Amino acid sequence: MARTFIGIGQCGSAILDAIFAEKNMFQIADPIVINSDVNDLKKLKNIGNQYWIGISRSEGFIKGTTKGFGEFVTGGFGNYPENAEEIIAPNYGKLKAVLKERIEGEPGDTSKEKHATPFALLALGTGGGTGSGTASYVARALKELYDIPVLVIAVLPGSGEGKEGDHLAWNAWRCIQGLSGIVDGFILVDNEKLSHKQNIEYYFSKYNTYIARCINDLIAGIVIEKIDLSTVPFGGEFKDIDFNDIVTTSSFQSSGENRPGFAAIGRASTQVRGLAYYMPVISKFSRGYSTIDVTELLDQVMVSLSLEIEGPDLENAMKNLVNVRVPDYYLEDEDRLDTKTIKKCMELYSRTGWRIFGLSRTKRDLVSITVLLTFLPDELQRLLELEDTARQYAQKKGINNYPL
Ligand SMILES: Nc1nc2c(ncn2[C@@H]2O[C@H](COP(=O)(O)OP(=O)(O)OP(=O)(O)O)[C@@H](O)[C@H]2O)c(=O)[nH]1
Ligand SMILES: [Mg+2]
Repeated sequence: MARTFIGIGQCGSAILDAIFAEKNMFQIADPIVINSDVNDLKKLKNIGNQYWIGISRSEGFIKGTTKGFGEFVTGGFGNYPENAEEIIAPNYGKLKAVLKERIEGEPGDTSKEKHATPFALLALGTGGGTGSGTASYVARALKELYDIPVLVIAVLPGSGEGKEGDHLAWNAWRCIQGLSGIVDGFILVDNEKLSHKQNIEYYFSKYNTYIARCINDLIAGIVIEKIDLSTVPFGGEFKDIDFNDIVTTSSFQSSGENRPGFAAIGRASTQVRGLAYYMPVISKFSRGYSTIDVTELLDQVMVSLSLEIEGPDLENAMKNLVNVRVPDYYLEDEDRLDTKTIKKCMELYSRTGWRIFGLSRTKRDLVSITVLLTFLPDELQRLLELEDTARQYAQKKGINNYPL
């Protein structure tokens, strides 16, 4: 059953486009992009207009295939989510109808199996107008329509984003607060990691690709390249990961209530067959595959996390999930990959004891490790800083109708 992946606003659409650059993602999920600016939509390389939903001042929500779409969907909301909400709130019924139609197919459309979606992933920049203002309505619509788990890839604005830095922080905090009561979990992606770069737009595309790889490795790894663990000699050490595991790792239950967790995601990979592969003498036993230094790989994951977390603070992580992808060679014999060390390292990052360790294959000559580390919000320095900046902004502007 196809899941639903939705990108909202410029940032969200660009991340979704990067995710669907891998064509096998279309087997796993249906993409939807929602935006108020046709120019952003036209930049997408992998997601055609049959997947677009436009936000229009005059029409509310319209499908990408509507005649004259480009004339209705212009302008964006210039970093003012409040302005986006003025259009979205009165058109909420229309939003639900358009989403339902995109997910289930139009009446009379036999190409799609009629079904509900079992899972939704949203992606958006929390600092802007469109994504930040629309996301909670979309999340609420999905919950009301299908009562499914919803995870959010939430991009945080970097503190160095021009004079407007504190305004974007306010947007971000407001958006996260709004979503917190609705969604199951957040995967935070911090643009602060790019704050020292000169040409930030250029790095966006690289960063989006990195996040997309993390998501692909996690999701394609568990759906398409799934392994029957009973055929692997040491398969008993691993869990057969499914979507539920990702959702449960990124959320908390306390006294019967679900509360979203705040996760960082990271990935590192290493090429496993270099030139040695072409030298028959060397490759006789190893078939050219090299030994993997898993400690080094895990160190790389931790410094490449989507949110910068100081070494000791990593140990505040409440839960974690790891997915290791390997070529078949490493599945044949326990000694070829030091999974025990990975397991041991991850014990450090799980205060609740919740750890999931999954294994999947890849046809590439690559070993990759993807990690999800989940925190409580008040244990993430970055969120505390964001809240602080947002509070100062609200005071400066005399905003007093929002709980901080
Ligand atoms: N990582 C990343 N961040 C982005 C990208 N595009 C924009 N951002 C960040 O997202 C925030 C702004 O959100 P956008 O997605 O541009 O805004 P929008 O949702 O289109 O809303 P408006 O244009 O204001 O209506 C800022 O913090 C940007 O730095 C991207 O492709 N990748
Ligand atoms: Mg925009």
